Amino acid sequence: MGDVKLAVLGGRGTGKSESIYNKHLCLEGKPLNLEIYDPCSQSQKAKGSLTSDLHWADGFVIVYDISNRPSFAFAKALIYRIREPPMTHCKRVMEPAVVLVGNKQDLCHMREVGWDEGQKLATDYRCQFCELSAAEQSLEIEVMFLRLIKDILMIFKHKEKRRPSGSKSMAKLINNVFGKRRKSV
Ligand SMILES: Nc1nc2c(ncn2[C@@H]2O[C@H](COP(=O)(O)OP(=O)(O)OP(=O)(O)O)[C@@H](O)[C@H]2O)c(=O)[nH]1
Ligand SMILES: [Mg+2]
Repeated sequence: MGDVKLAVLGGRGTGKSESIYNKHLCLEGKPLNLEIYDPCSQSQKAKGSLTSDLHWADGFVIVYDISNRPSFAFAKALIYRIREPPMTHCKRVMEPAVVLVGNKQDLCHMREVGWDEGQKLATDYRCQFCELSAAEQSLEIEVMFLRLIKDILMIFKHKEKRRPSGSKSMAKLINNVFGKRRKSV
């Protein structure tokens, strides 16, 4: 299996670094080669420069902090951006897999974003959803990553399946061309 490329996006201080670094994940006993990119933590990267990440990533983890409403608004804007790209110049065969993560569940006494709001946003935009505490629940994070990676691997398989039919039609085309030539000689 090739590398799986994940982009982890979200507002500052939502817990992206906490959730993703030093994760060694295995699927069916085999270690996964994960390339994880966390552009928002590296710089004050604006939504406007997300386009290259959209092409690079096989899947997205979008993190917000349940005790911080602006971080939810930012997550929403990111999802709109991922799910509604200008399709004129980049036709994707299948949508990338996305999981929306409401982090800092331990701060539910300071909750500003309801569980239902997160769930609804995820459902409306065909994303998986979970709430967790990256600082505390490393098992939940693993489960979340593995769910996302399984979705991505399904997308890879679907793309592979499309290829033989593509090469079949190419073979047909070549046959037709050479067949016709042979006839005309
Ligand atoms: N209470 C609580 N705090 C958390 C949780 N996850 C992360 N934090 C804290 O939130 C702060 C920010 O976490 P980071 O992982 O650095 O957040 P980030 O999204 O990478 O932030 P930037 O790199 O600035 O974009 C740190 O102090 C973490 O310890 C959590 O589940 N619960
Ligand atoms: Mg960070």
